[in-house]
Amino acid sequence: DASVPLVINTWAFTQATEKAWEKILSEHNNLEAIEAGCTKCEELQCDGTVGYGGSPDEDGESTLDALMFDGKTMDMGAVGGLRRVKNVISVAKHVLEHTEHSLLVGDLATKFAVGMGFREEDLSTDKSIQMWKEWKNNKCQPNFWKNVEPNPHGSCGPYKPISENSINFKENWKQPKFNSYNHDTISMIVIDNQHNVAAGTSTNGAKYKIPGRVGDSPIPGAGAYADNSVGAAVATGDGDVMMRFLPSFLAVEEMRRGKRPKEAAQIAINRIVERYPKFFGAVIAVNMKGEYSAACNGMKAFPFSVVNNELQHVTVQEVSC
Ligand code: SD4
Repeated sequence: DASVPLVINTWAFTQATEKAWEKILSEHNNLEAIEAGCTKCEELQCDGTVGYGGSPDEDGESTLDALMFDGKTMDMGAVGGLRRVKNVISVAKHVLEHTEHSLLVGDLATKFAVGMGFREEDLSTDKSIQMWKEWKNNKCQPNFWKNVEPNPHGSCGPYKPISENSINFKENWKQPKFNSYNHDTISMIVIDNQHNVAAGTSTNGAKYKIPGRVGDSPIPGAGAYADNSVGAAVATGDGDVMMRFLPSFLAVEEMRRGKRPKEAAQIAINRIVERYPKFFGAVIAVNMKGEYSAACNGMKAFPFSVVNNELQHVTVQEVSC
């Protein structure tokens, strides 16, 4: 077959694609391949938005989200808001392989990880602390609050719900929450020789998020979805908005109804754009023939990294939005 095995992932994270490709060729197991690829990005701290030391929250802590979804068994494992453990895609894989649950969150996900043998360590780096300090010193522009009162003792919270005669201070903050510099979840799809498909994601979420925030990436159907009878889809972008529309699920369902990957991804993006015209994000869709494409919004073009049996070498391709 010309098109499989296949590895495709968001953005030009070619080293992750390469790692997953090596793994699928040597071990023929797509969950292992996704783990290897996403782990590579976690180690490289791909663009500062995957892995430790990126996207500090309002308290300066980096927390991680990841998902692994197996289209062969429809089994999944995910973690949201994981604290103090670097290997988030591997923790998600452990949830898949060693529990009947689908999603573990926060400190108790950390407890699970430590029980499974993962090391607990600080996820901050000099760089993430510096970033956070600069943000603090720059009046802590609150990216993610709305309808709250400014704190009378400075603008760094805690905030209270807005009262009748106070101003809605969200209007004062025009900084885009997500843009091409704050965008880089790795979301990956792998199809193996046996035509099994799986998908996964790994991210540190959003800069200066409110502590406790979990994005779309660990949510099945939002960050990723896979079904051996159809194909798979993965997403990246403004997760707070995207998760409301389950774009990965929608793209897969559109392919189930006969759409090609391009059209399926576009329908998923359009569904969001109808309500949030300026939203930033992209969806990749792949069918079981190994045909792939993507659609995007809020940027000029969306690059993705892909390799299959025909290409042999990892290539960066892009779609314009
Ligand atoms: C999130 N979807 O946590 C992730 C971030 C991302 O491109 O993908 N940005 O919202």
